[in-house]
Amino acid sequence: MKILFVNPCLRSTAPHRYLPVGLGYVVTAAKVAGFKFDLLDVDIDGMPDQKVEEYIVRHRYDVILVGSIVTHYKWVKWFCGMAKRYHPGCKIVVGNSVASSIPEVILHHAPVDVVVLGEADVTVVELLQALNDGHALGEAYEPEVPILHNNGPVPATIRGQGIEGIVFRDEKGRLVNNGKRKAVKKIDDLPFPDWDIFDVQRYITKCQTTAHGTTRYPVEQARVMPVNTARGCVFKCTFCHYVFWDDPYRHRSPESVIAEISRNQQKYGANYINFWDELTFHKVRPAQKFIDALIEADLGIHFTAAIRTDLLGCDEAPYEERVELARRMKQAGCIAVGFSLESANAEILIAMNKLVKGEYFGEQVRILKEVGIISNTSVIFGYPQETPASIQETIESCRRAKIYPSPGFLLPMPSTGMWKHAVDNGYIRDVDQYLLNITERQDFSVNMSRMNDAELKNEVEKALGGLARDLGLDFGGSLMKTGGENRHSRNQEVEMHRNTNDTMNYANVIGSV
Ligand code: B12
Ligand code: SF4
Repeated sequence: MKILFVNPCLRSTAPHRYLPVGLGYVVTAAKVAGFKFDLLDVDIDGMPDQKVEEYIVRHRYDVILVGSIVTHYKWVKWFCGMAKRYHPGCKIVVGNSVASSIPEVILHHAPVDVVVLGEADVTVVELLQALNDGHALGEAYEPEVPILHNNGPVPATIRGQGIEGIVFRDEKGRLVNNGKRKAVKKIDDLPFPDWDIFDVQRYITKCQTTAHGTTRYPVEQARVMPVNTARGCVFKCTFCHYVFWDDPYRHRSPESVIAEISRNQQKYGANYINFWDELTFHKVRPAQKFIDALIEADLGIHFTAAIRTDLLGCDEAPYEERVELARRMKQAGCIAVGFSLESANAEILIAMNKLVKGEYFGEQVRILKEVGIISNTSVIFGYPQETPASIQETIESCRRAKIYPSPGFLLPMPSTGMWKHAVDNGYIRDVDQYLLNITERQDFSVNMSRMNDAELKNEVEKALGGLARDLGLDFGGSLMKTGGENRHSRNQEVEMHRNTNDTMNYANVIGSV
């Protein structure tokens, strides 16, 4: 059986590239299980669509597997249609949230044969085994039981049983949903992503400019690699969705994470690690334990991580304990942390189900500044409760903290509370068309606030413009897609070797998250 995995490209014009962690896990699982396959890495050189098509025309595969996030629906739909046109007999498998959060939609609108739901490490191996052996993927319950969904007027999938974690098209053309697979309990047991499958050295070279700044070595020597330390998140914000949404929050042990970092150091020369998690440190005590182990291991690395404003900003843990954690994070090599203010308005924070208070933000920024860690934060404008006053309130909070945030507009994504609100209230009528149009949260998509489009955009621009002026920043007229971590963190007075580029700066059009 000839297998192809495809690594799509989210930002073809960006100068830098990140190793794809999710796909990394999936191809590693396939390799460990003994499957041979090709990898079409569209991302590393930003391969144009025409070249992708030429590759598909020239090669014949029995199975093609591709995965991406839901904002990449347009490309994935094009790719699947194109591949099927040239190779009608080839099975097309799609994973990650572009499939997982909208199985009915992608199966209805694209010639996809199998959708992998959620965590794919185990499912992909079972699926490839069944396809290889010519076994059935499952069967539909009789009589048919439709599975309810919030994805607009497309036919529902029907309940089935067989390989867990897939929805597939059966011989009668029905969309059979075998249901979600239970999450892997101990993620320590998963093999480390095998980066030899990718052109790892070129990824490391292309990621160098994303290092925030360093104190342990000149920033030009940064060798950046990703490590996933946790899967999922304990919270349920109404604008957010990721594939582990229905799974429990799971942490790897410090030993396992340290072993992977050491492997990356020894094998690939890594010295700067991005913890690509939804939530790296959830509570003070477990974070302390992890950081202590990192200090003990004395790896000489730098790292970035994802936290929430309640980690250091909430007085549930004593102030001294939180400052001590921040200090030790710095000692362990932490350069920057990403966390979101999202909004400073109490009513909007409730609508977001953020479960934090606006004041945590200021406290956390103060503590991080005190110890010399950079704060990267993002804000969302355009919740139904948004008013000119609430926009100002959010900006005022940033002004006090002397931080220019990564701004974005509310982008309703499938499987979120705000998606349901948008579909139920007619803001999104044609789901396929909406998904074909969306790009990033820095672009305006759908306005669900009480202001009209022009008013919302003007108020946001006015507020951001004032903030940039007060902080002495010049983004060349582009206040949403600003880019440049150096400029964002200019007021943070952290002493380190500076890079001229950015990382984890959510607002960068050519950049990162
Ligand atoms: C790293 C990252 C990025 C990197 C991607 C770099 C890279 N090459 O990986 C960058 C910085 C480019 C990025 C950008 C954006 N990102 Co981002 N990003 C992340 C982050 C922090 C980590 C991803 C990760 O490594 N996860 C860990 C792995 C293990 O999980 P996974 O990727 O989901 O993989 C599993 C499954 O999905 C599945 N799977 C994955 N790939 C494949 C492939 C196949 C074939 C199959 C079968 C299965 C499969 O199996 C994997 C293992 O179980 C996540 C948060 C998160 N932790 O997921 C957000 C996240 C993926 N990003 C998100 C978003 C919204 C964006 C942006 C659109 C933000 C924006 N500006 O608007 C941009 C995209 C810009 C664009 N042009 O479209 C959302 C996606 C939401 C959604 N429902 O789709 C997430 C989930 C964050 C969130 N909660 O909102 N991002
Ligand atoms: S926005 Fe952050 S805190 Fe909220 S659910 Fe998503 S990952 Fe968790």
